[in-house]
Amino acid sequence: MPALVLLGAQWGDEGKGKATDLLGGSVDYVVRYQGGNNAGHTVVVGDQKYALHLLPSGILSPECTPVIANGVVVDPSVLFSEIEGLQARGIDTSRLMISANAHLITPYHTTLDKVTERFLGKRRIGTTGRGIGPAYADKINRVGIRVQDLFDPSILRQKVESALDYKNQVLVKLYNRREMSADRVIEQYLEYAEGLRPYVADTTLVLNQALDEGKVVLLEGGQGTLLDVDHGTYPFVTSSNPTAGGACTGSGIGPTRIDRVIAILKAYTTRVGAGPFPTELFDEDGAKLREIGHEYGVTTGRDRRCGWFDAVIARYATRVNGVTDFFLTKLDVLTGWERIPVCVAYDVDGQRVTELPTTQTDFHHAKPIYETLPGWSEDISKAKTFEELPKNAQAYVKALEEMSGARISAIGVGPGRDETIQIH
Ligand code: 2SA
Ligand code: GDP
Ligand code: MG
Repeated sequence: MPALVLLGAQWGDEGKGKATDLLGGSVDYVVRYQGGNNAGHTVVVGDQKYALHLLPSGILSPECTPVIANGVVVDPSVLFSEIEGLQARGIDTSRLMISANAHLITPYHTTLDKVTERFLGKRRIGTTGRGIGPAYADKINRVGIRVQDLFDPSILRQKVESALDYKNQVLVKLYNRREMSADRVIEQYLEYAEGLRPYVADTTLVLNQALDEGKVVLLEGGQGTLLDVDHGTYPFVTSSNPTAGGACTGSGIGPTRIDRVIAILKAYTTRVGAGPFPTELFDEDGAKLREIGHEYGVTTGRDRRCGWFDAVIARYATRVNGVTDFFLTKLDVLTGWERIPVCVAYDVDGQRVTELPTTQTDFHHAKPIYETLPGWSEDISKAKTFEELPKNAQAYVKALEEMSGARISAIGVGPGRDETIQIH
């Protein structure tokens, strides 16, 4: 098997961290290709729980090499504290590789992220406040700072000064803030350079050579399909491409080398931050899903908005990612509902639509059309095979598979590594 992509089918937090960790033992490299420490991946190994933000989930598998590729934005202070936190728990982090071309998040990015959100007020995106958007904006504006710039102090100075020139005007004139000092940023980032040096590599070369040698490379997405800056619910999205195409640009691996796209699909839907969400529940069912599913942000601690499964979105994810198979997660959370509604289409201003509306306005107007499936009450967390699931749980999985347009090859029945049913 050459390269495979593992990504979120919905609005993130589908359980990608657990799925990546599960595959970690059978792959040689786990690669983050976009996003940064806005991500929050929870991995439960035995009685140990790990919350990863920037590091690839493969860091927990001793046999595999974790890679932060060119498409990621790296906040060095977060990187070091995450590395130290894992080392303190006995995890070997020495195999980590970081692309020399990855962009850096600096304090002016985090400041701008936060003040812009405050400025937007009711119109805010609900970002994680980690500087992700401003760092990607600088990348696209060609005023970003890359990891390699840390090793050339005069280049670093030129770049930080020119990046801050305009931003300081915005901070002072528009946001009524103090100027930020280029000297302070440069001093701090030159200190980071030596700490980063051992990890820095030409990761595109390393990964392509590994593929030439028959090694297996897993490309791990952060966030999810509907948060993609091109294919998501723009402008309520993150500033990168979590979809499968992003895995190529974000790592330098060509599409012909990818033969499998696994999308992680939650058995219901959640979203954190602002933006449209047709199946969102504001009633007791929503609160119950949040409580049973522990739906709170891993990075910010925010309550996640919760709702029923949306097949329109799942089909869309299949299409824009070329999904080969789904891992269905958190089926156990639905245990105990007598009947479970599933959104099969939308009513948009009186019209029944079965595909994701193209315009933002239509999506904001979309009301879910539900089919209701019978629930189950038996505990499914110990099930090891599909046949061990109650008949109604089997039927729920089969219905979701049919509606979503790709096979379901694994089912999560609990947060632990071993609480997974492998079907194919
Ligand atoms: P940003 O910070 O610029 O990427 O925010 C833009 C939008 O993207 C959403 N976003 C996320 N949605 C779900 N999970 C994410 N990671 C954390 C987690 C979130 C947390 O695993 O729980 O702790 O709050 C994530 N990261 C970004 C964000 O909510 C905005 O809607
Ligand atoms: P990610 O961002 O996609 O990696 O997902 P998060 O870690 O943010 O959120 C998923 C949460 O669901 C984590 O707390 C996981 O431990 C948990 N989880 C993953 N799979 C399952 C499952 O099948 N059942 C249950 N109950 N929890 C799960
Ligand atoms: Mg998450």
